[in-house]
Amino acid sequence: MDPNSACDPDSGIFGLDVAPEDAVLQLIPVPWDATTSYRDGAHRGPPAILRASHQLDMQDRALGVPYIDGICMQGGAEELLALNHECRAAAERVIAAAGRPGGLRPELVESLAAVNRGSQRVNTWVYERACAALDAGAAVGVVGGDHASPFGLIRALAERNPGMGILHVDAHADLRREYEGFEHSHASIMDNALRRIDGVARLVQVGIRDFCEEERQRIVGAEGRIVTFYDLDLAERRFAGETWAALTAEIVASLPARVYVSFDIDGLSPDLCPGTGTPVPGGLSFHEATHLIAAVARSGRTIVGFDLCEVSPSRVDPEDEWDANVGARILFKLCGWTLRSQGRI
Ligand SMILES: [Mn+2]
Repeated sequence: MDPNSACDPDSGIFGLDVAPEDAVLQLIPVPWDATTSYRDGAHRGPPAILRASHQLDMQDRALGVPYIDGICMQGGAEELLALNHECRAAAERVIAAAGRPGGLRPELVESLAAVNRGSQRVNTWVYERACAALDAGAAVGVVGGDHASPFGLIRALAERNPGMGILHVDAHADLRREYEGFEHSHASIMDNALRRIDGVARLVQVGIRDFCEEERQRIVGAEGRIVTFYDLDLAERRFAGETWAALTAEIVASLPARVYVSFDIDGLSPDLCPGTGTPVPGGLSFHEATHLIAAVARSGRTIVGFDLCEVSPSRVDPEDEWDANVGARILFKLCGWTLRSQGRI
């Protein structure tokens, strides 16, 4: 690969051609968005990000050349697409009936069970791939998919790093219990991580601006296991003159020594992710977000792994690569700061 020229459209992530066994960082693509509640499309995220990543210039002002020892996106995710298609159709029937009085009709009970079985399969699929890559000595990230995608990776990393914290960038709190009946809804990922994975000691949330009463009470009742930096509070403190560097230092100080980064693209301002499933006004700028990721590594903490979720190409114009372009650039920063924090670059 020549880092100064355009790259082969058939090349791998960031224009690299690295076999998984030679890569220092493996990305697991998870084209899964069956439980999306508003509008789907995140299952198209991984191939769109792969394509958009080819046009990145590969020098990073802060990191130099973070790809140098090899980053690859695994193949084989096609096997999830058929399952996603099937489960999405079943989930749409359940979602259409959600909120109606009288509970689910018997045929929808089976549809719901089918979606929950599909979620289990995806979780196992991701977990097994993550364990294999970690045991081979690679760093690992998940590229979703909706925010249910990384559960298996969080489990694999928490087993190896008990006491780890999750830095969660998102517009949504994702603390609903079984949203719309789905055990592994995108809106429940952090509830599931805290409730089902013992090794997760703490959740630190940033950018949260869309949450329900159940979630607010969950945060208040968590006795410090959940620390939420609401988007409005962060914005008002900036208006009052506090710097993002100071706010970032406060966020990072609330994290333990080992940190998993879960990055929902809708944590950014929606002009950076107009195609995402549930966009919300407000949110972080690109530089605020990447400064935060960098600050975790610069503090001496270790980023043990990460996910990037909910990147969805435009429904209006399939040629529009803006969402994937932003996603690829966030992914590049996540890869680089993870490798730097682990002392691999
Ligand atoms: Mn989310």
